[in-house]
Amino acid sequence: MKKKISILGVPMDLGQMRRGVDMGPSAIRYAGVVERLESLGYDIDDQGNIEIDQAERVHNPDTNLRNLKAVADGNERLAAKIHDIIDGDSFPLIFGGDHSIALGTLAGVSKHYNNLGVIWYDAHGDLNTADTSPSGNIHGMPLAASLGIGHEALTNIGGYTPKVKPENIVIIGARSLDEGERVLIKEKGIKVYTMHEIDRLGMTKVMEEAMAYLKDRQVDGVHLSLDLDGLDPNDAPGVGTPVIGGISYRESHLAMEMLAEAGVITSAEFVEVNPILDEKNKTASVAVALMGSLFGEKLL
Ligand code: NNH
Ligand code: MN
Ligand code: MN
Ligand code: MN
Repeated sequence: MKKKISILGVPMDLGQMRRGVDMGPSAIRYAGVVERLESLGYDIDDQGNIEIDQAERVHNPDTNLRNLKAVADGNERLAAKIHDIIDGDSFPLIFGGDHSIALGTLAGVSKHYNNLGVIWYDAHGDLNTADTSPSGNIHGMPLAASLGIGHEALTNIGGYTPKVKPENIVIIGARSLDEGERVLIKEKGIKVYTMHEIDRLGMTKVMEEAMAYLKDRQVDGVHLSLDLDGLDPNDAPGVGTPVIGGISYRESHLAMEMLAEAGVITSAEFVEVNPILDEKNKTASVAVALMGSLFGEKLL
């Protein structure tokens, strides 16, 4: 991994309906992320936050693409910033904000790779479109849009589409998939490790297989998109859409440690941290601890 890490916060709460996730970047910084990564020998360049419209000023609550324009505009700004980070030979580390920010992250990152791989660590598939979404919330759509499926304002962030091939995606931790998402997963042959496979194989095997799979695809970079709701709500309670029966804190550390050992991750985002719903900043602290492992922290 590169020795320089550039941090961007994205105070985005327009991709879903619960307030507070816009404070995620502050909560993660407050939990000590800069010191933690500096102690591992990295040079940290915290570039602050992307400007996102304030929820009270955006008024289109009743569509099946809630807050479409404001979400798209914020993601365009994010994508542009990410270009500069990668051009400056730094590792982009993005803090959400709701998961709709993956639209901008992938738009910025994917331009720099010929064959990007994506690890989507999440209780959900985020493979909805306006037609299949049960909620109209764009945070349930970014992976579909990155495949080029959905409204043009979302698929075309950064001025191109698609960002990723279906066969270059591995979803880990899924346990709440909507009907349209299941159809899409089968139709596109997307690799998914649900909680069933994690229970059955164990996290070691899941990560070994996931990394071998992406290597077989000959990816030239791997983006980690980690939704904190992939973890069990007992370990990460501060999320807007918790789903019981998730990945444990220890299993998540193991996953991050294995990614660190393999040295495969080239960009990462940690999303859906909502300090208003949290217990004493626990979820932000978990996010920071997982970043420690992802960047090579060892217990001994
Ligand atoms: N699948 C649901 C939807 O589309 C929930 C998505 N919520 C998430 N995704 N947190 O990660 O609305
Ligand atoms: Mn560029
Ligand atoms: Mn998600
Ligand atoms: Mn989720």
